[in-house]
Amino acid sequence: MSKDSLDLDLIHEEGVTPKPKHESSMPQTADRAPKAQRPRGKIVMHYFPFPAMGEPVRLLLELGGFDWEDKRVSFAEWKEGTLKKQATWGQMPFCLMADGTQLTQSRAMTKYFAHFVDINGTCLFPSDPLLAFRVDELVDSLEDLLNKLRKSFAIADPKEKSDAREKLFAAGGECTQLLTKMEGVCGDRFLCGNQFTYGDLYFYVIVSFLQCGFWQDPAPGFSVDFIDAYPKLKGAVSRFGALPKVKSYYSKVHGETKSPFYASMAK
Ligand SMILES: N[C@@H](CCC(=O)N[C@@H](CS)C(=O)NCC(=O)O)C(=O)O
Repeated sequence: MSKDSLDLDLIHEEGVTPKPKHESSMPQTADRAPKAQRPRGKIVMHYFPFPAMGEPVRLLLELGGFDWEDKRVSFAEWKEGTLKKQATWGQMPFCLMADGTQLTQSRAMTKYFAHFVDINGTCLFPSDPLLAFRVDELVDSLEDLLNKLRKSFAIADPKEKSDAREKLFAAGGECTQLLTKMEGVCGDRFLCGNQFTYGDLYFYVIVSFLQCGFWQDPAPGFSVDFIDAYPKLKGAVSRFGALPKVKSYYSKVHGETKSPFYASMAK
């Protein structure tokens, strides 16, 4: 058996039958995370104590085995203003690096740290530019979906807020339309292509965030089971969430934070 075919075998998680090797989109070698440019020293990751825009970065820092501190900033601490002044764009998430520089912007950080994380021997940032582009398309579409939901923050009345969120996920609703298009291009086993990428991680985190109860407060709005209507997306998200390192991290986080927002991720 050649080294390449050994590497290919490594990218398939246990219990999943590899696709036949004649499939044209099958990568010929497994992508490997580069060691040389890996950031050194302690990274202090600043974000609110829930699994939203900063959570993909937290998970990458954990999976990448970085020396990192999970600085969970309360709303009271943020309101006090010192950190807001320190943050480059006045927002979180941001990472304070060991050399005193800052990394900001959730999706830029997700892509950067993905370069240094392997899952079963495959780097989460694919070397194929077209595959990386397809991942970005879906990640940006998920951001479009979040932006539609975020508009509901401006609605004060709880019933109106809930109705607006429900409408987005109802038949023909704007989020339903987006999810239906995403389902149409999602891969059979992974979000894109035939390997785990940062897209699988990103969708796992953000779909979990949509299901964690944050959006269902103070009134239900849309079902936490919305993803059941999209079997390919659900499959990709579940496959990533079932990785042993991901499961053990979230049972630890849920245990430490006692936050209901992490309960579904700890299952
Ligand atoms: N484009 C930024 C947006 C960051 C953002 O909206 N951060 C929010 C929390 S999710 C925030 O810091 N809100 C508090 C504030 O703006 O003062 C990113 O993706 O990182």
